[in-house]
Amino acid sequence: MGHPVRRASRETAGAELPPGQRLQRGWPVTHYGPVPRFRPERWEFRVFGATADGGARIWNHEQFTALPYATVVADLHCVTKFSMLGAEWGGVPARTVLELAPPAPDVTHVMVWAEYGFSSNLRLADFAAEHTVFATHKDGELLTAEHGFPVRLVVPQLYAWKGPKWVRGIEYMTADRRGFWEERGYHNIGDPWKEQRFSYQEGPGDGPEL
Ligand SMILES: Nc1nc2c(c(=O)[nH]1)N[C@H]1C(S)=C(S)[C@@H](COP(=O)(O)O)O[C@H]1N2
Ligand SMILES: [Mo]
Repeated sequence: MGHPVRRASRETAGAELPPGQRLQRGWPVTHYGPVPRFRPERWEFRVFGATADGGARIWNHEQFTALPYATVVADLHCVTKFSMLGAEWGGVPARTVLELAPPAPDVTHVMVWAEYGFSSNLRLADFAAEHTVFATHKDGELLTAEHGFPVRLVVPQLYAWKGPKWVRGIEYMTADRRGFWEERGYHNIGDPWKEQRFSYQEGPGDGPEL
């Protein structure tokens, strides 16, 4: 600890690791529960909740993977204090989803839903950030099952639990609601640079009542 680590993210190059984090070599697999089996014929990505036109938007796997593709170099900070640096994620930018299936004007938050009911809530601004991406690839190759195939969200500026693996859709919300870990003691916002790890650290306005 203590020495500056050069981060590969373009937006933060030259910065140190977030406070309290240590560098992890390699790329371990971290999640709660089993790895889901991918069934292409049943898979769909659903945009629902407070959409602009009131209806849900559904893409099957073929349609989703045909959406415009972009890459992002990003670090991953696990709240359990290890960080992996400089992976190149490729996939569909969250901004593209916002453009193709827009939210109603009063939407403030997005719930990202994954297999087995895993979820994470994001402020619309974090979801709409330039580097937030629904990744299908890592370092030029299709994601492996353990790392979230076929689609995982990457939100580089937040702790990694804010990026569900095995995403199945998003829900536009007009008020904030806690996701899976946010209900279980983790911080509602989760900014690693502010070390927002746990819900007891939340200040007024950081999240809904627990
Ligand atoms: N669906 C799902 N996504 C998840 C999790 C989970 O438990 N379930 N854990 C998160 C946490 S805490 C971390 S650190 C990262 C780990 O991603 P990796 O296994 O690709 O390193 O996945 C995140 N996405
Ligand atoms: Mo994590």
